[in-house]
Amino acid sequence: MGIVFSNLWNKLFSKAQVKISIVGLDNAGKTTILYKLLLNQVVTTTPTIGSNVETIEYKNIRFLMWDIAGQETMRPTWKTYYVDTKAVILVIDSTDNARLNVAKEEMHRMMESEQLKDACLLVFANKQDVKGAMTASQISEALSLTSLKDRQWHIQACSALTGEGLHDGLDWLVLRITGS
Ligand code: G3D
Repeated sequence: MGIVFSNLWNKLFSKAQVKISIVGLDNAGKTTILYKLLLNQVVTTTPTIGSNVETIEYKNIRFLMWDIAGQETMRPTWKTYYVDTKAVILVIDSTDNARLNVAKEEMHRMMESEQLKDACLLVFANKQDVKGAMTASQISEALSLTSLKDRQWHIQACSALTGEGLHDGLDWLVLRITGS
């Protein structure tokens, strides 16, 4: 698994810098996923205070991470971050039925942005290790992913805690970005 993963990673790294936006509601698991992917370790996360967008540079990939239902007044400034984004990773907390509609609205609003018209969308249906979590197909339906027009998208069930599904999702992303 490690070798396969590093081969995929190298494919991305050998190219010019790629910008990926990781978005989702607070508590969805964005930070945990990012660190699990980059460092292959689970970290203890703390909510980000004072900053709406966190940037992590790793080799030739720039990850921009933010809560899509962040402060409303800050929303107009997000557009400036979309420029040159090759892919959007939307992280969904599969146990959070109550806020799935909020995530849906914010995701559709975001994907309508002109700057993101060519970006592909990977949805991580996270926290699958939790009993009673919604399935990827239930989430796909609730988010109306099929209504996204002219968009390459994929939904992947995963658990940031165990790491299951993360590499499969990344696999799809690499294929979309590098075309190989
Ligand atoms: P965020 O960056 O989207 O705000 P975090 O979310 O990565 O900070 O994660 C929020 C909480 O969800 C954390 O728990 C984290 O450990 C937990 N979490 C993230 N992914 C998973 C998962 O796949 N399964 C389970 N069971 N929990 C997950 P705490 O308790 O630290 O708030």
